[in-house]
Parts: sequence; structure tokens; C-alpha cells
Amino acid sequence: MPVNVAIVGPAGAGKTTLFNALTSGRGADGVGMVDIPDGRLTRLAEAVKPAKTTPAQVRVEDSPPGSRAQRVAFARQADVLLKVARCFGPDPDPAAELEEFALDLVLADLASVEKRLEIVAKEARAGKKDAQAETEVLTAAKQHLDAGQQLRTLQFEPDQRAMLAGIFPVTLKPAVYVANAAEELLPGGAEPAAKVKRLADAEGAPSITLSARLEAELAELDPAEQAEMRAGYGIDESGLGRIARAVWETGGLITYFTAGEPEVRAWPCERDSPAPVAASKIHTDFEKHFIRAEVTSVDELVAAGSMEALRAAGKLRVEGREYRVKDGDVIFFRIGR
Ligand SMILES: Nc1nc2c(ncn2[C@@H]2O[C@H](COP(=O)(O)OP(=O)(O)OP(=O)(O)O)[C@@H](O)[C@H]2O)c(=O)[nH]1
Ligand SMILES: [Mg+2]
Repeated sequence: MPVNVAIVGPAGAGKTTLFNALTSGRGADGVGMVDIPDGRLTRLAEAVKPAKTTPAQVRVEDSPPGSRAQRVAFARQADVLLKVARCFGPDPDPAAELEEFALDLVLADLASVEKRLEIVAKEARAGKKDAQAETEVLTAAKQHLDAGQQLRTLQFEPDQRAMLAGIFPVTLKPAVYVANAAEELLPGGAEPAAKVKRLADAEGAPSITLSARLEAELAELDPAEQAEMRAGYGIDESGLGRIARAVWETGGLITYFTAGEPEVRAWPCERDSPAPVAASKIHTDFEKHFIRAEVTSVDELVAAGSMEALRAAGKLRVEGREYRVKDGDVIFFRIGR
């Protein structure tokens, strides 16, 4: 299942413009698969010269037009939220608009928590195990939401977080803030973007300043022209590249690579995944039939030219089921039948 990134935020913030920029206008019905740029993949492909090179992808979805309730429902089905705020045009007030949008999400979670509390109260009376612990978590969540705060800013133990998962809290989802700034205020975005950054910092969420309109224009140019025009604005990386890094970081993702002659490929994977789980990204059967992982780094592989050369030189590390895959690992999975 690809990672699902939903572009959300106040009306008229530039969400659709950003969607078109990220998907290079190739999205259909507000949904598009986006290739993630990764210099390591490029280097691997240059060294291995495979028949095919496949980047990591995420699924990006634009907020459909609709009521506030529909926008909340839309945000609910995402893995990571891209919260866009208007920092261009007349009188931008991104902090107020973002807070108003967040309040809709807070109210939605509050309704879910209250509904669940009623059920758990009955379960507690019936003597169900764990009902007391769940009541405590839900009560803490309710207090936090009642105060207008998102659950992302409440400290939970991992098992408490798991107890809340059943109500799919939208304010607990990882979020990346995007200050959509006027072109003339790039690269910093001035005070409106600073407001977005303060809000994001307070939540421990990453924030990025860009111009969605400029990114959409850039997406139509060839790479050399893009780089030149970016430089003119004092920007050294594409909006997509910066968004992808923030999504990976806050969404708890890493990238590992496979590098054979038929295909060199980047695989997104949850951080700290055991090797068999990482292998299941390639094929679900690989988890069950996992034998071992043969692991190297991008630099080592680029130097050697192929996995075979490293294997012949005894330079592939052999790892078992317990191994936690790291960002940047290049892996050959030995799979049984
Ligand atoms: N100057 C400037 N204008 C922008 C930028 N991004 C979007 N706009 C303009 O802002 C208006 C709204 O942009 P949309 O992308 O439709 O905004 P949206 O968030 O999708 O709007 P809704 O879906 O209606 O909530 C359009 O007129 C865009 O051209 C930007 O980076 N700079
Ligand atoms: Mg729109």
C-alpha cells in the first residue's frame, strides 16, 4: 500500500495549485502518484546501469470541494497531512486560518472520543479487561481536545496511542505545514511564513515555505531550466524534494534500495521495520519465506558496481530476521519457497 498524503487546509490556500505542481498536472480526479526524487537512486542507477529504475512513490490527494465536515472526513483517510496555508495575496493571516481549520479537526476527534467513552464505560461496568486503562486515555484525550488542542501535542505512551487508534483520530496524524508564500517573498516568505513556522514548531511538526504557483510553473520546465530559475529565487531544492523529506521524517519512513540488473528501485518502509517486514514491501510472501538479508550501502555498491562483485569479495553483510532495516541500505533478500 503506498503512503497516502492528503493536501488539506483552509479554503483558497492554494491546495489544488500545489497538487498540480506535485503531480506535474498529471493527477486525475484529485489523485496522483508522485515519484520521489532521490539522489542515491540516481547514483545507484549510474553504477549498475539497470534495464529499469523505479523511484519510491507516494499517493497524493487534493481536498475535494465540499463542506467542512467533508474536508475533515477527507483528512481522516490520509497517512500524512500536508497542511497548506495562504501566505500570499491580500492580508494573509495563515495562523488564524490554520487554527480555524484545526478546530474542525479537533471537534471531529472530540465527537469520536465521546462516542467511544460511552461504549467503554459500559464495558467497564461489565468488567471488561483494559476498559479502565482505555477510559483513562480517552479522558485525557477529551480534556486536551476540549481545550482546543490537537492530540498530536499530547504525550502518550505507545500502548496508550494504540488504544486511541481505533477511533482514527485525525489530530494525531503526522502533519507537514506548507507556507504558500508570494513569489516576491521567497525564499523566506517573510512574516506570514514565520507565523506558520511558529505554529508548526509548537506542535513539533516540520514546516516548509514555497510558492505553489511558482512550483507549478517550474514543473513544466526541463531540469536545467528549473535549476536556473530556482537559483534566481534563492531556492536550491524543489518543493517536492523538500516536502518528501519532511513527509518521510514526520511520517516515520525510511528508504531502502534493491539493485539488480533488471531493476534498481527505492522502497519506502516504516522506520525500524524488521528485515522480513521490509521484504514484504516487495512481495507479501517474502515475509513468510524470508531466509536472510544481504546488506550494503549506496557508497559501497557504487564503488563496486554490482551486488555480485560485493558478494564475490565477501563484502555483503549477512543479516537475519531480527535486523532492523536502515535508511539507505541496499539489500538483496534471500527468500525460500
Ligand atoms: N500569488 C500566488 N497565488 C496563488 C498561489 N497558489 C495559489 N494561488 C492562487 O490562489 C487561488 C486559489 O488557489 P487554489 O489552488 O484553487 O486553492 P485551493 O486551496 O485549492 O482552494 P479550494 O479548493 O477552493 O479551497 C487561485 O487563484 C490561485 O491562482 C501562489 O503560490 N502565489
Ligand atoms: Mg482546491
